[in-house]
Amino acid sequence: MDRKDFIKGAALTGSTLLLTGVNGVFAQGIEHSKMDNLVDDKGSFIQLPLPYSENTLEPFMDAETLHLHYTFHHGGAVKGANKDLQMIRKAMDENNFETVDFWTKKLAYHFSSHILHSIFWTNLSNKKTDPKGQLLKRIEKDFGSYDKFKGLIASTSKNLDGNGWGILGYQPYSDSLTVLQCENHEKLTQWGVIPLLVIDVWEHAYYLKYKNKRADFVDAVFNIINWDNVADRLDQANKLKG
Ligand code: MN3
Repeated sequence: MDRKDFIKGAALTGSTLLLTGVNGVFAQGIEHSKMDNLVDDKGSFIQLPLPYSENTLEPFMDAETLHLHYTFHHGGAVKGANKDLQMIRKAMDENNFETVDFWTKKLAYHFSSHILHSIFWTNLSNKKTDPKGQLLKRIEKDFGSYDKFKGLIASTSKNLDGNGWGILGYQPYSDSLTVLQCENHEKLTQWGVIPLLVIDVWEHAYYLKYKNKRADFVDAVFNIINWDNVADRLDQANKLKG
Protein backbone atom coordinates (compact mmCIF):
# COMPACT_ATOMS: atom_id res chain seq x y z
CA MET A 1 0.00 0.00 0.00
CA ASP A 2 1.52 3.37 -0.95
CA ARG A 3 1.20 6.45 1.18
CA LYS A 4 -1.69 7.86 -0.80
CA ASP A 5 -3.75 4.67 -0.44
CA PHE A 6 -2.86 4.53 3.21
CA ILE A 7 -4.01 8.07 3.82
CA LYS A 8 -7.18 7.44 1.88
CA GLY A 9 -7.95 4.38 3.97
CA ALA A 10 -6.92 5.99 7.20
CA ALA A 11 -9.14 9.03 6.60
CA LEU A 12 -12.11 6.76 6.93
CA THR A 13 -10.96 5.36 10.24
CA GLY A 14 -10.02 8.72 11.74
CA SER A 15 -7.65 8.23 14.61
CA THR A 16 -5.71 5.42 12.92
CA LEU A 17 -3.78 7.98 10.96
CA LEU A 18 -2.84 9.96 14.05
CA LEU A 19 -1.89 6.99 16.13
CA THR A 20 0.40 5.62 13.46
CA GLY A 21 2.30 8.86 13.39
CA VAL A 22 1.56 10.11 9.87
CA ASN A 23 1.12 13.80 10.39
CA GLY A 24 -0.89 16.46 8.68
CA VAL A 25 -4.21 14.70 8.21
CA PHE A 26 -6.09 17.85 9.04
CA ALA A 27 -4.10 20.38 7.09
CA GLN A 28 -0.91 21.42 5.53
CA GLY A 29 -0.98 24.90 7.13
CA ILE A 30 0.42 22.82 9.84
CA GLU A 31 3.62 22.52 7.86
CA HIS A 32 4.61 25.75 9.54
CA SER A 33 2.64 25.67 12.78
CA LYS A 34 2.85 21.87 13.30
CA MET A 35 -0.24 22.22 15.47
CA ASP A 36 -1.81 19.13 13.89
CA ASN A 37 0.96 16.90 15.18
CA LEU A 38 -1.09 15.51 18.02
CA VAL A 39 1.03 12.52 19.00
CA ASP A 40 4.72 11.77 19.42
CA ASP A 41 6.46 8.81 17.79
CA LYS A 42 5.42 6.54 20.66
CA GLY A 43 1.76 7.37 20.21
CA SER A 44 1.48 9.58 23.32
CA PHE A 45 -0.56 12.75 22.94
CA ILE A 46 1.43 16.00 22.88
CA GLN A 47 0.40 19.65 22.94
CA LEU A 48 2.49 21.90 20.73
CA PRO A 49 2.96 25.63 21.38
CA LEU A 50 0.40 28.12 20.11
CA PRO A 51 1.30 29.44 16.65
CA TYR A 52 1.21 33.05 17.98
CA SER A 53 1.56 34.94 21.27
CA GLU A 54 -1.33 35.04 23.71
CA ASN A 55 -2.23 38.68 23.00
CA THR A 56 -2.30 38.25 19.22
CA LEU A 57 -6.07 37.92 18.97
CA GLU A 58 -6.88 40.98 21.14
CA PRO A 59 -9.35 42.62 21.42
CA PHE A 60 -11.62 39.90 20.00
CA MET A 61 -10.11 37.14 22.14
CA ASP A 62 -8.33 38.45 25.25
CA ALA A 63 -4.91 37.17 26.32
CA GLU A 64 -6.06 35.93 29.74
CA THR A 65 -8.83 33.80 28.24
CA LEU A 66 -6.47 32.43 25.62
CA HIS A 67 -3.85 31.61 28.26
CA LEU A 68 -6.29 29.75 30.52
CA HIS A 69 -8.00 28.06 27.59
CA TYR A 70 -4.82 26.77 25.95
CA THR A 71 -3.01 25.86 29.18
CA PHE A 72 -5.72 24.31 31.31
CA HIS A 73 -8.62 23.33 29.06
CA HIS A 74 -6.74 22.10 26.00
CA GLY A 75 -3.75 21.06 28.15
CA GLY A 76 -6.04 19.19 30.54
CA ALA A 77 -7.56 17.26 27.63
CA VAL A 78 -4.11 16.15 26.46
CA LYS A 79 -3.24 14.90 29.97
CA GLY A 80 -6.64 13.22 30.21
CA ALA A 81 -6.27 11.49 26.84
CA ASN A 82 -2.88 10.08 27.84
CA LYS A 83 -4.31 8.73 31.09
CA ASP A 84 -7.31 7.19 29.29
CA LEU A 85 -5.04 5.45 26.80
CA GLN A 86 -2.80 4.19 29.61
CA MET A 87 -5.79 2.80 31.51
CA ILE A 88 -7.07 0.98 28.40
CA ARG A 89 -3.61 -0.52 27.80
CA LYS A 90 -3.37 -1.53 31.47
CA ALA A 91 -6.76 -3.24 31.33
CA MET A 92 -5.67 -5.14 28.23
CA ASP A 93 -2.34 -6.13 29.83
CA GLU A 94 -4.17 -7.40 32.90
CA ASN A 95 -6.92 -9.02 30.87
CA ASN A 96 -9.48 -7.20 32.99
CA PHE A 97 -12.06 -5.42 30.85
CA GLU A 98 -14.45 -4.30 33.61
CA THR A 99 -13.64 -0.60 33.32
CA VAL A 100 -12.71 -0.25 29.63
CA ASP A 101 -16.07 1.17 28.60
CA PHE A 102 -15.51 4.07 31.03
CA TRP A 103 -12.00 4.83 29.70
CA THR A 104 -13.08 4.41 26.08
CA LYS A 105 -15.74 7.09 26.55
CA LYS A 106 -13.22 9.31 28.33
CA LEU A 107 -10.74 8.88 25.48
CA ALA A 108 -13.37 9.84 22.89
CA TYR A 109 -14.06 13.00 24.91
CA HIS A 110 -10.44 14.00 25.65
CA PHE A 111 -8.93 13.10 22.28
CA SER A 112 -11.75 14.86 20.43
CA SER A 113 -11.10 17.92 22.61
CA HIS A 114 -7.39 17.75 21.71
CA ILE A 115 -8.18 17.49 17.99
CA LEU A 116 -10.70 20.32 17.94
CA HIS A 117 -8.61 22.71 20.07
CA SER A 118 -5.53 22.06 17.92
CA ILE A 119 -7.52 22.96 14.81
CA PHE A 120 -9.18 25.94 16.52
CA TRP A 121 -5.88 27.71 17.29
CA THR A 122 -4.74 27.46 13.66
CA ASN A 123 -8.17 28.64 12.45
CA LEU A 124 -7.53 32.03 14.09
CA SER A 125 -5.30 34.94 13.12
CA ASN A 126 -5.01 38.70 13.61
CA LYS A 127 -4.53 39.09 9.88
CA LYS A 128 -7.72 39.94 8.02
CA THR A 129 -8.54 37.23 5.48
CA ASP A 130 -11.62 36.29 3.47
CA PRO A 131 -12.76 33.03 1.94
CA LYS A 132 -11.73 32.99 -1.71
CA GLY A 133 -10.84 30.68 -4.60
CA GLN A 134 -11.90 27.05 -4.33
CA LEU A 135 -13.09 27.43 -0.75
CA LEU A 136 -15.47 30.26 -1.63
CA LYS A 137 -16.74 28.37 -4.70
CA ARG A 138 -17.36 25.31 -2.58
CA ILE A 139 -19.22 27.33 0.07
CA GLU A 140 -21.39 28.89 -2.64
CA LYS A 141 -22.09 25.51 -4.21
CA ASP A 142 -23.04 23.78 -0.97
CA PHE A 143 -24.72 26.62 0.95
CA GLY A 144 -25.92 29.05 -1.74
CA SER A 145 -23.74 31.99 -0.68
CA TYR A 146 -21.14 32.98 1.90
CA ASP A 147 -23.76 34.99 3.81
CA LYS A 148 -26.11 32.02 4.03
CA PHE A 149 -23.25 29.80 5.22
CA LYS A 150 -22.24 32.41 7.81
CA GLY A 151 -25.84 32.64 9.03
CA LEU A 152 -25.98 28.86 9.35
CA ILE A 153 -22.75 28.30 11.26
CA ALA A 154 -23.23 31.39 13.45
CA SER A 155 -26.75 30.38 14.41
CA THR A 156 -25.72 26.77 14.96
CA SER A 157 -22.89 27.89 17.26
CA LYS A 158 -24.90 30.49 19.18
CA ASN A 159 -27.86 28.18 19.81
CA LEU A 160 -26.01 25.11 20.98
CA ASP A 161 -27.43 23.65 24.21
CA GLY A 162 -24.71 23.59 26.88
CA ASN A 163 -21.08 23.27 25.82
CA GLY A 164 -19.78 22.41 22.40
CA TRP A 165 -18.63 23.57 18.98
CA GLY A 166 -19.95 24.89 15.70
CA ILE A 167 -18.07 23.06 12.93
CA LEU A 168 -17.66 23.42 9.18
CA GLY A 169 -16.46 20.10 7.85
CA TYR A 170 -15.84 18.30 4.60
CA GLN A 171 -17.79 15.05 4.28
CA PRO A 172 -15.99 12.73 1.84
CA TYR A 173 -18.88 10.24 1.65
CA SER A 174 -21.14 12.88 0.07
CA ASP A 175 -18.32 15.03 -1.32
CA SER A 176 -19.80 18.12 0.31
CA LEU A 177 -19.30 20.69 3.01
CA THR A 178 -21.47 20.30 6.08
CA VAL A 179 -22.14 22.25 9.27
CA LEU A 180 -22.28 20.32 12.53
CA GLN A 181 -23.49 21.35 15.97
CA CYS A 182 -21.18 19.31 18.19
CA GLU A 183 -22.06 18.78 21.85
CA ASN A 184 -19.15 18.51 24.27
CA HIS A 185 -16.29 17.48 21.94
CA GLU A 186 -17.39 14.19 20.48
CA LYS A 187 -21.17 14.13 20.07
CA LEU A 188 -23.40 14.77 17.04
CA THR A 189 -20.77 14.17 14.40
CA GLN A 190 -21.19 12.38 11.09
CA TRP A 191 -18.59 9.65 10.68
CA GLY A 192 -15.94 10.61 8.17
CA VAL A 193 -16.26 14.39 8.47
CA ILE A 194 -12.95 16.25 8.36
CA PRO A 195 -13.17 19.47 10.40
CA LEU A 196 -12.10 22.61 8.50
CA LEU A 197 -13.29 25.43 10.76
CA VAL A 198 -14.25 24.93 14.39
CA ILE A 199 -15.75 27.51 16.77
CA ASP A 200 -15.43 26.75 20.47
CA VAL A 201 -18.55 27.92 22.31
CA TRP A 202 -17.79 26.35 25.67
CA GLU A 203 -18.22 29.02 28.36
CA HIS A 204 -14.46 28.85 29.08
CA ALA A 205 -13.86 30.22 25.57
CA TYR A 206 -15.53 33.58 26.23
CA TYR A 207 -16.91 34.08 29.73
CA LEU A 208 -14.18 36.38 31.14
CA LYS A 209 -14.70 38.95 28.42
CA TYR A 210 -18.18 38.35 27.02
CA LYS A 211 -19.90 37.06 30.19
CA ASN A 212 -23.24 35.49 29.17
CA LYS A 213 -23.19 37.05 25.69
CA ARG A 214 -22.19 34.02 23.64
CA ALA A 215 -23.71 35.52 20.49
CA ASP A 216 -21.39 38.55 20.77
CA PHE A 217 -18.40 36.21 21.07
CA VAL A 218 -19.43 34.20 18.00
CA ASP A 219 -19.85 37.43 16.00
CA ALA A 220 -16.40 38.59 17.21
CA VAL A 221 -14.75 35.33 16.12
CA PHE A 222 -15.59 36.19 12.50
CA ASN A 223 -13.05 39.05 12.78
CA ILE A 224 -10.20 36.63 13.50
CA ILE A 225 -10.91 33.61 11.31
CA ASN A 226 -7.87 32.57 9.30
CA TRP A 227 -9.63 31.69 6.04
CA ASP A 228 -6.30 30.74 4.46
CA ASN A 229 -5.98 27.97 7.04
CA VAL A 230 -9.55 26.83 6.36
CA ALA A 231 -8.74 26.79 2.61
CA ASP A 232 -5.55 24.75 3.26
CA ARG A 233 -7.61 22.25 5.21
CA LEU A 234 -10.13 21.92 2.38
CA ASP A 235 -7.31 21.38 -0.15
CA GLN A 236 -5.88 18.68 2.05
CA ALA A 237 -9.27 17.04 2.59
CA ASN A 238 -9.90 17.01 -1.17
CA LYS A 239 -6.63 15.15 -1.71
CA LEU A 240 -7.85 12.40 0.60
CA LYS A 241 -10.62 11.41 -1.78
CA GLY A 242 -7.93 10.91 -4.45
MN1 MN3 B 1 -12.24 24.95 24.64
